[in-house]
Amino acid sequence: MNTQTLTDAQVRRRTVISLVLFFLLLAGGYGAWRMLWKQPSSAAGTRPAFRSVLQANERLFRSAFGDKTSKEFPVSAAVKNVRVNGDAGMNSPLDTAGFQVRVARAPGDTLRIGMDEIRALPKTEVVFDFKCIEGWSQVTHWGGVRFSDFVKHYGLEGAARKDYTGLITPDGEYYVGIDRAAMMHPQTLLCYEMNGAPLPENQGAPLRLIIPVKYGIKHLKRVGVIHFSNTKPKDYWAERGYDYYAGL
Ligand SMILES: Nc1nc2c(c(=O)[nH]1)N[C@H]1C(S)=C(S)[C@@H](COP(=O)(O)O)O[C@H]1N2
Ligand SMILES: [Mo]
Repeated sequence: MNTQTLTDAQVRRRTVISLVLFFLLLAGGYGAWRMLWKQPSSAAGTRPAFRSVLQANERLFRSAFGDKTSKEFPVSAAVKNVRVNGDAGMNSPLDTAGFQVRVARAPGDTLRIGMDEIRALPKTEVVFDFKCIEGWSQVTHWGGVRFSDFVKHYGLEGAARKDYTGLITPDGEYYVGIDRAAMMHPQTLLCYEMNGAPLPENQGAPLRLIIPVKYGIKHLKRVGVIHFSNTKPKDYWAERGYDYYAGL
């Protein structure tokens, strides 16, 4: 084998080149760090370079999961013993007879709708795999009015053109924000039946959201208020660190 020996001059040259490269890299790293540091922070304390990555991620999540259709199953595949999970916003006595859902069409303009009216609207059923973020899932069967049909019936198209819909329990204890694509999705229901029978109280009677394109956290039980906005409505689980969109 032919081992190459370096002259002293060659060794010196290579050492100098290495040192120069090392300092250039160091200076480059320092410059990048300074640039990030000097950018103004957003209200939430995120620097623009990082924030743009977060926003790109959000856009990706929204477009990838916001309007995908959930696989549907035959009614016979639905479980009979449906799991009950989560009761935030459901601990005050329920006024079944006097119940009205309040729809904030515009500031100072709130529509109040009783359950008889909602039951008279066209009914849609969906059987899908309900997925909780905690790791369980089950095929369940629901019936109610498509949110998009509800919007059409009450002439809410203008309000529903906003980017988000917010839903809140009557006591204000549980609340979700939903992007428009998911809210207007044909599988999204304001639901009053489970397994062909009236919705049980612990499952959200008299009216709950069923939104198969999202994880369980978004399926708000006991809808008290519906409102629309171009900024993200407050969201119970997003406030506790979960992804705002929680899409599937
Ligand atoms: N009002 C209200 N709705 C809620 C919750 C809650 O705590 N309060 N929990 C959510 C979660 S985490 C899940 S998984 C589903 C569970 O619905 P279920 O009890 O019908 O199975 O409801 C969602 N809707
Ligand atoms: Mo959940």
